[in-house]
Amino acid sequence: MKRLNSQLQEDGAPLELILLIRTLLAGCKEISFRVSQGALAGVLGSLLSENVQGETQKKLDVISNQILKDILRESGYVKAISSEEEDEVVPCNPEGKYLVSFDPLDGSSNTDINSLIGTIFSITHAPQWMEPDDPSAFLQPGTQMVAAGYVLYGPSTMLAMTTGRGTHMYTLDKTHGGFLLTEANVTVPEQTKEFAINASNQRHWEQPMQDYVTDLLLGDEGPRGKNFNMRWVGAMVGDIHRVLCRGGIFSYPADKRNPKIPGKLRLLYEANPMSFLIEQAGGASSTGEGRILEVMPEEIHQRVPVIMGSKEEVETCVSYYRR
Ligand code: P6P
Repeated sequence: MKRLNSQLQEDGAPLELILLIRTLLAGCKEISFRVSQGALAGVLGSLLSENVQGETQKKLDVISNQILKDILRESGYVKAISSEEEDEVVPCNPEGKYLVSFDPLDGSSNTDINSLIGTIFSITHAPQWMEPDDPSAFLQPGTQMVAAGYVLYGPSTMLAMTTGRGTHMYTLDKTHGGFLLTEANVTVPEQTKEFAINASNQRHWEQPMQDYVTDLLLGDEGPRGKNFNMRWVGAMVGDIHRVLCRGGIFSYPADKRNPKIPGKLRLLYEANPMSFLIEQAGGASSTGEGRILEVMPEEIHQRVPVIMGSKEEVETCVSYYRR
């Protein structure tokens, strides 16, 4: 099986980006080990602290964040980091060529029930003009990403990544610590019968999303004329992995309870990297109003409504917003 390096070289990734990705993945391998230790390593449970999102931090959130911060700062490749677990931008090497945004442990509420969690990352060029502590450098649309991916800590540790030449999946071979290519050029089926949404919030969604999901639930007795299945992992990384593997539509829509906060998911280190992966696999990704990758960020922890997955199904969902 092909090793990660070979695929990245084949896809034309520059050497320094390959070295940065390998460094980041070295941190993810350590997180994979810590996660697999679970209760044995005393890393489960919550801390008394909250992150900038106002979410109670899990011990593994903080541990994973520290692992990635340390390894990226020491690498020399990175000028600055933005993280879900960091209020502010973390300055690194003033000569670094890249910016890295990450959610160190997406879905961490699943840690205590031994369910799917993962690391999501996004890499862009660092503008030469920026100071290492300048958050404005991160305010680039997702179309500027040079690489994006996630590492899924599941029954096997898997990497899905793109550098703009297709989405490829790799599996960690723990006998030698290498990520081996297990699926090249992943393709999301354009149609689907499977949707992922936290349906307990339906009464709070914008009306177009309420109408769309109502029609899904009517199945072959409604306007869609076919029955649908529902899945919800509680970790975007797990739901998007399923969509990449077998199709589907995933959504976390805006919520009328928070009109000023459009949705729950963060643009820089959740919606953008996942959108890059999905689009490179032939899928689509929208806020309901437009392409997620074209959203111009206004602050590093900005949230966006998310609708992504099988191209035709996303287009059908978005059509409800135009009625
Ligand atoms: P809810 C995890 O906290 C996360 O940010 C995403 O990974 C996941 O899809 C979503 O929130 C789950 O949200 O409201 O269902 O707990």
